Amino acid sequence: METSLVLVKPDGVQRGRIGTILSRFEAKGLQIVGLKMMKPSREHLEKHYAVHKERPFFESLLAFMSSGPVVAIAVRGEGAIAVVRNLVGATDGAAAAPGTIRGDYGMSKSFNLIHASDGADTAAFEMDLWFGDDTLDWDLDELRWVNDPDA
Ligand code: 3AN
Repeated sequence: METSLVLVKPDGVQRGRIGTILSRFEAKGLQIVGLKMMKPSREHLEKHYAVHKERPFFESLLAFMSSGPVVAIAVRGEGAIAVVRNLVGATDGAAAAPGTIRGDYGMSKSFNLIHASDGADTAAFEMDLWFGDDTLDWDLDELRWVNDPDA
């Protein structure tokens, strides 16, 4: 089982897509094990986006991400990190494949609605940063109808 950190970014919150985005993960057969709304501090976002520190869009990215509430979602499932990235789609909403979240709802590289962990190490780091121990282990009954029984 993997757990991925998903953020509904300020544009997603302002555009009323919290429910839509949550339901895409639920409908896929992934489990929500953590959920919180917060207005992240600059310091928190500097840690989250540390790998992008040298990128030209770093300052505008931090300004955007701290401009309003975000919703952090801990999404768990078999191979969840790659499954979530596939559901999210390419960075540029205008080019992202139809059927993906960004492809269906986004038009831009900056306002692309959602963040998702891009690998196992990133997911571990981001889950610790946004949730710490604040997730819940619970049994999702429908999982026995979702995952391969012999896998
Ligand atoms: P992704 O979220 O698809 O993994 P990254 O990791 O390359 O994309 O970039 C992190 C975030 O930085 C993106 N989600 C987006 O908000 C922002 N970003 C990436 N590229 C650009 C760009 N060329 N112009 C403005 N913002 C960008």
